[in-house]
Amino acid sequence: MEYIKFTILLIVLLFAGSCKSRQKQSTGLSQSITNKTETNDTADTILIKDTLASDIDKNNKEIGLNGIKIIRELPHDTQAYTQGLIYYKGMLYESTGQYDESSLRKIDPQTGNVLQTINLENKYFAEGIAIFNNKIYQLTWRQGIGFIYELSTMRQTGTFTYYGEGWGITNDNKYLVMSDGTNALRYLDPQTLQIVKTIFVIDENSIPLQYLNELEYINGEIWANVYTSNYIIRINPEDGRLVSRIDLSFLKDKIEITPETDVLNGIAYDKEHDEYYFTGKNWNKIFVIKM
Ligand SMILES: [Ca+2]
Repeated sequence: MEYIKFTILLIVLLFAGSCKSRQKQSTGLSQSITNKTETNDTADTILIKDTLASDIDKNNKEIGLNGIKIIRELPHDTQAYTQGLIYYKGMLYESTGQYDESSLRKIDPQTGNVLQTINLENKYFAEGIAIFNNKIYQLTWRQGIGFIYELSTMRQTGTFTYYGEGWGITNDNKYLVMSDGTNALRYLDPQTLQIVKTIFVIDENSIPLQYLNELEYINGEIWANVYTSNYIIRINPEDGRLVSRIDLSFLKDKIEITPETDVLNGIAYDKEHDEYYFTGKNWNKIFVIKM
């Protein structure tokens, strides 16, 4: 009898434990998603910085980032909640988010002047952009719809759909690669826009790296902003493993901080000149960097 009681008690305890951990995970995710529309730096940022500070220092040294050099600063619209940034054939393209404020922009990379703006309907919250085959692909956050534009005119020519959320998007010269706020990166066939494979990004301890946001394919690696943080991670697309972290929090010390200033987001790469463009949500500057 005692044995049966003990077994029942054990089952109850195990069940309660499993419910609690599931609840904790789901609370964490919804909190993060809620934060997405908030504009202040969160406690999460500080937590991540503290936890990883030593790793970031080590990584930055390993990849020679002591030699990081800001070569130019461009003005950036502080109303631009940056969700996507690309350098393509001498032009910068930016996607900005928030309901009622989402847009697609073409920017002069020498002056920071916005040359062309396409405003989205108020109901859409724009996310990342990728350029492939003379088309611009733009994601939306929770609307499950992507927009396709003709690159030369920025005229919208089509749409596509996907399940779940859209965060960042890039291409690896063969497929479009999109993030959705988890550690998954989905590869889409650019013709059919169907998923061909998914990789899952993990750190050096095989722990999933969540909140992957704006993306950029750079020299065989995928670089990703990590939402709520001011660092970038380099990912090996072969196995989803973390290559290194790049701490760019020092850039935030060089901008004007207002109540709207949010985290680092936006990676563009000019392969020809080996220059990187970095900015953040509602930052007043875009930094052009050599490293
Ligand atoms: Ca990008």
